[in-house]
Amino acid sequence: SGKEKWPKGEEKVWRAGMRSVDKNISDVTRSVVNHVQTSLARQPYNLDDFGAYQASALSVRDNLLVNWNETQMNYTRKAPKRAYYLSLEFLMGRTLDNALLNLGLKDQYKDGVKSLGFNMEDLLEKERDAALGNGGLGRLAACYLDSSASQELPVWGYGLRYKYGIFQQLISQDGEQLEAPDPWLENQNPWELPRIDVTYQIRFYGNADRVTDGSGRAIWQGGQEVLAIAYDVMIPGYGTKTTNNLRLWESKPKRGFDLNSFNAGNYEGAVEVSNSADAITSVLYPNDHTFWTAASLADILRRFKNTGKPIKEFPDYIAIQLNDTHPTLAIPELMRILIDEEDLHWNQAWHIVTNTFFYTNHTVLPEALEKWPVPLLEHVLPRHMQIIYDIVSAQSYIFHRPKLISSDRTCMVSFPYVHPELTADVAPFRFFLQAVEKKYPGDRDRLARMSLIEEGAPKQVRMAFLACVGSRKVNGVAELHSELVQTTILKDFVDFDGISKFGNVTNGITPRRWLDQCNPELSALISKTLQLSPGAWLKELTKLEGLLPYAESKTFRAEWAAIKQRNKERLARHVEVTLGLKVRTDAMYDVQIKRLHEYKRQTLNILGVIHRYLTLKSLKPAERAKANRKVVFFAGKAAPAYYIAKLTIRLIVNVARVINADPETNEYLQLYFLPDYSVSLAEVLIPASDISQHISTAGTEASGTSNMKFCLNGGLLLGTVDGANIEIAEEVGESNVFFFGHLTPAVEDLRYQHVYHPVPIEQKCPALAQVLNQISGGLFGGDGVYEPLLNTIRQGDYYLLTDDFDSYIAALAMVDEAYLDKEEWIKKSIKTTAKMGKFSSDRAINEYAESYWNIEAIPVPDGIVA
Ligand code: GLG
Repeated sequence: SGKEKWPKGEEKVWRAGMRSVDKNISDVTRSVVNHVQTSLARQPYNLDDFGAYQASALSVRDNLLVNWNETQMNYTRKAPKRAYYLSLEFLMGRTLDNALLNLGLKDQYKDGVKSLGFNMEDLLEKERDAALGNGGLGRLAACYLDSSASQELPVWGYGLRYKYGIFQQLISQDGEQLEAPDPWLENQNPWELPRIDVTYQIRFYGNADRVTDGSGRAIWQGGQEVLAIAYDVMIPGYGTKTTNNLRLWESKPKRGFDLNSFNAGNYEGAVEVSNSADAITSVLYPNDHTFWTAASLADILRRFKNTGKPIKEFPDYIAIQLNDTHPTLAIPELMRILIDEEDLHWNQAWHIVTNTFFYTNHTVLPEALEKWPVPLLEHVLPRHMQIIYDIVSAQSYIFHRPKLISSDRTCMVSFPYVHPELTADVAPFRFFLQAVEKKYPGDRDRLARMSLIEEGAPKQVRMAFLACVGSRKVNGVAELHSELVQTTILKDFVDFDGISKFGNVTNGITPRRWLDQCNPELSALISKTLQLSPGAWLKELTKLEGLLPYAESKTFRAEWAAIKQRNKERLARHVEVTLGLKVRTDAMYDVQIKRLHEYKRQTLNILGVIHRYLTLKSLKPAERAKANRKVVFFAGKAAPAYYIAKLTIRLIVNVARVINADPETNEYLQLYFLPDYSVSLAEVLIPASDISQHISTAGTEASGTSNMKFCLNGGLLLGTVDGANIEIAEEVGESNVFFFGHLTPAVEDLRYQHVYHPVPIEQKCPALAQVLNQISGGLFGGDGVYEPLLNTIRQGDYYLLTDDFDSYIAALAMVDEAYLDKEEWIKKSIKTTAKMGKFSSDRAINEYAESYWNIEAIPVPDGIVA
């Protein structure tokens, strides 16, 4: 009929936007309209929020691209030393709001889409999280990218472009976690740029044959080649033109099908190759670390070669950070390139390697220290396994022929291969264990402990040791953790190499996302109070200290408290919209959000909740009426195969059902398990929290980073003396945190007691025994289903719940008491935020840049020309 209605915005604005010359319309509006028309080929009259989000995102991307190009051009020209952050995980979350903030275009776009009839807040909600990670380690990588760009540091990230993010968590009728795939790319991803021009061929399998010319080289051929295709994600810095790159690799079969097999009528065989290649980046699965490290290194090397510098200067221009052991194969891969392709001598290659790599350890838990079976490596990456053997070859030699070593150090042995030129004198690195033997003669235990290969069936490569031996520096992620790395898992290496190789960089979080974006009202209040622009303190977070005097101002405290209250209401609305549940907002909000794991002790928390419930039930109504009202929130995913962790979720969900339906107590205690924890959900939960729980068994949580996020948003911390909790308490003052539980040095002995002198729980901790009995007795249903979980406490109690329960309950009581004095509580909250400056990821990334990578800020000059 030609009479389509314009349900959104004004027709004249849309029409003006379509005429590119109309001066009455803002550039932003015009650009959004243009993307609606061209990129999306959609019409204004049927454009929904999702379409408007897409058009806005594409329009913002245009801005990012201009800066991204200028940044890369500037780097190419100035050829500074660069750092590369290799990480199997980047937990980016949503991008649009962050890009707008960092570009300084929030208001323009808000107005722009408003004039077209849309509300920016609604559009932001349409974006799917980029959830390419499991938890803290992946989110840390994302925060570090934000800080690197904001500090104008030449840092690129390298990772994998998974087709599926971390699984979507659903909760079944009986409270069980179910996993559904997260095909996050289904709706297209406006934030990535496919670079079909940047591809590499990566070999798997095949044979590696030593060249017998005495050069130490090998020829690796045969097997299967997979194509790595680059996708670039622009990482804008806050308040700077610098826009860095995150390069994610996708795997593609090298050939669509094998023509020979196809001709022979073997269709299945023909497509088999391509199927297995596709699978590499299909799911976020921790065992496919091989392919992207090779692609990344090839890419890094190509960029380095373009500078025309000689290869021996490689470490002067490149630093590579290994985010945990997942990318450790980069070490033998760089050796392979340097020896087999660049014709370097082993020693030169090893010198370059050990001055290029840096390794961050993220856990001392034994089960998280990766070991790779030797037969698997031999099969998949025969040349890399050879090189690993070359690094350790002298050790089997020592084991089998100890006398030969001291009398004849030329090591002319045939197995494993040892190059005849390489003696202990000229190859000190390679003959690492010989040197160990020399320093600690006859200490066979030490040699076995330090071996990169663990004996057993099958033999396994200890990736953390390989990362340590092949790196220039090794660091942990909080002071206590770094100390534990140095005194436990890598102690022998500290003894051997000296302490100077080992250090600490306490983790950090980006205050852009974790304060300004997730808590805009608080951010505005801070700017107003400090009389600073947001940029002036968001990039220099210690300026928050200026808030301290305002803790004494009643009006300021009232404003502070009102914002917390509105954040609780925002969370309650979110729960109501997504789950249809009504959460009360006149209560203390107590939050524990993190991966489900026994060491993180969500179990301790839920047992504490049950204890509180039973106590409330036992009170007379008049007494009960004096109780502090509290809402407890949990969120977090359990690994799909982690039975006990899943059982904990089930318990929480079923306890919630009982408690929330109990009219006697539900005014005083409510409990929620929010499904499908994500970065976006954290952004709603964190600003609403009064108290958050970080209650790992002492010595088990390397750092934790959500503890920092809560405290930055004025939530107080209830925790054990573990990880970064300790440093938070040092900053904000011990009177502003609630600590409980045994300390790290006691843990070993307590565990020993459990095994050798067990005391019945009834005797040791009657309060806990009562809680366990209620669960066993069926108060929360389940028909005995929770017994395996309860038995982990009754038998062995590896995570020391029975040892810490009483002091945990006492700490909870102290929290209640402190909360009763509202004014004092708000003071604590303000002081906490004020003292969180240290935990900006800007501080952390600058420590890496200065003390490890030796790189400098490279600002993008104005008006750069091609
Ligand atoms: C680890 C640790 C956390 C740490 C994070 C980032 O368990 O304590 O905060 O890395 O360093 N695997 C992790 O998430």
